[in-house]
Amino acid sequence: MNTPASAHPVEVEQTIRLDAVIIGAGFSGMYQLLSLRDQLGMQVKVLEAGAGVGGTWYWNRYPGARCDSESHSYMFYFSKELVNEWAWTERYPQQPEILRYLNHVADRFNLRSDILLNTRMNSAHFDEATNRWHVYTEQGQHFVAPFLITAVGCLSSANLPQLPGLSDFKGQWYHTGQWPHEGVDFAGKRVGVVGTGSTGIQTIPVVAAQAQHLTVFQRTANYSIPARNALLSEEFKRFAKDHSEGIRHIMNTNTNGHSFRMVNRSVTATYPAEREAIMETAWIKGGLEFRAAFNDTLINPEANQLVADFIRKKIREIVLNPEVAELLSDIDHPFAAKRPPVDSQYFETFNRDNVSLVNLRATPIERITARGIRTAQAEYPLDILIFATGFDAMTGSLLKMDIQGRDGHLLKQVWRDGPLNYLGLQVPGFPNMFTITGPGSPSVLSNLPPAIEQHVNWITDCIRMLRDKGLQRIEASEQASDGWCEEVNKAASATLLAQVKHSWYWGANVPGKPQVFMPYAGGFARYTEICNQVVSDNYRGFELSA
Ligand code: NA7
Repeated sequence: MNTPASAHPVEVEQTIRLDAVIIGAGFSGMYQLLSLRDQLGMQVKVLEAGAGVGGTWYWNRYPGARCDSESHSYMFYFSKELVNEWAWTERYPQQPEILRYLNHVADRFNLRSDILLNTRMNSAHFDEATNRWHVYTEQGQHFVAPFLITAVGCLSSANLPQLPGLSDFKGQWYHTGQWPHEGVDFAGKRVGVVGTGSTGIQTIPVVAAQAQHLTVFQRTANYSIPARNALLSEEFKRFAKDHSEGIRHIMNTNTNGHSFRMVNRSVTATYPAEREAIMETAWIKGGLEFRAAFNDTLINPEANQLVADFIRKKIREIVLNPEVAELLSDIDHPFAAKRPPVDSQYFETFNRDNVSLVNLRATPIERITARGIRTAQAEYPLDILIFATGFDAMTGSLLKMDIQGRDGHLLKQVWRDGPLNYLGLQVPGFPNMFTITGPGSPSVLSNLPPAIEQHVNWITDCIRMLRDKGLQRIEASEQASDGWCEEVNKAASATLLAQVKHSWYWGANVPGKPQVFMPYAGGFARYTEICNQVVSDNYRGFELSA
């Protein structure tokens, strides 16, 4: 048996007994709190390390931070009143607006009294004898509860590359995922951005417009589709509210959780002129919907090549300097096999006089110096250095904590070769612990709010079932978890996602991380069906006990 209380290094000042502990007060943690508290009448607390609610949207405040999902699909749909009373202003909401929305949710449903801010969970140990999780915080609290639910987000553990010399740098440096709340003034400054993923692509145009000079350090060129962001018309706002049920239905029955359907049309089966016209229309419309113009882009390499060539041609049309255009369009992976960004004036930014591009493939970073970045070829003097270098995605935040299941199983140990799990909801050896949008679920391959609603509803129904049947415990079996991990691999292998191993979907961006494809690529709708079927089969693959 574990010895939970003595296992914790911080002196315990207070023990609080609850029905469930939730970690994280973003979209998932808040909806899970609401569901368990108001539907099941449970005593629940959410532990949140930040000084405010919002999770990912509390931390990611970098200039240009915006959601790639369209605003009317990036919200909760569980409450019609909430849908009706909230009005987004733009096609893609900016971080401050999303944070306002999440604060509104916290107030609207009286969630704040059950959310403990500035409270970082240190460890959670399961005590088999009493069937309880013992959760300890850095602040010295000790919570005891039968259920532990992690709602820590998929992209919340910042990945800072281990570049030699960073401590020598005399300027200011920031990671986009831990941006200072007071903001950063770029006026008159020489700024460097390392990273051209979704985040770099969002922040580069905004920083370029303010800085004296911006140097972009690119390791891997990236596709990006214009977002065509704009203020929403009153007519559209009305439409989205009037059709909220229909929109919700599409999102919940869709491969990607978005509010648009993929067109049932093959790239290779269309004539060249027809194909060009379809892609042109999709390019003008912009956004993630570009990917939905055909159904085989991510399955058939030949189809993908045609779409990729169209985007490369667009980059070369937009970027006026042919050498820069060449570097930006020299992309080494199929379109959408790494997370495809959407942008506002990203490629256009390279036409500005105050922006330059450094190709790290040709001249890698050697070290950070007191003055800036030194590559194999030159030193680039900088006043401000921005790391848009992404996250230890999907598992990073969970593995930072000391989570110990039954029989002393450590999550770090169980996941040493990759995130073993069942349905992305549970890990064998960790009874009564649920992971919302964990590895093995559609998560980052889906629009997240509907994926979160589905997970939270599943978990809530599961806990209700346990209570109604007088059961105390649920745990994923090893056999079911092994089977599910195979299923996750199989789903990825049916797409081009499996071919591009230098992506964070595979954990490749974090040195030493096991190379395993983490999200479930079989589609959100299919995943929901599987979860429902598991329930109909009396929670197949889970061991239930009194
Ligand atoms: P990403 O997509 O992981 O992008 C990180 C970028 O940083 C990418 O261009 C990386 O190049 C680059 N990178 C990482 N480490 C280094 C080093 N050491 N040197 C140079 N360049 C480096 O993170 P984002 O924050 O942009 O996006 C994450 C998700 O957040 C996004 O998909 C949205 O869902 C929201 P690489 O490609 O590895 O060569």
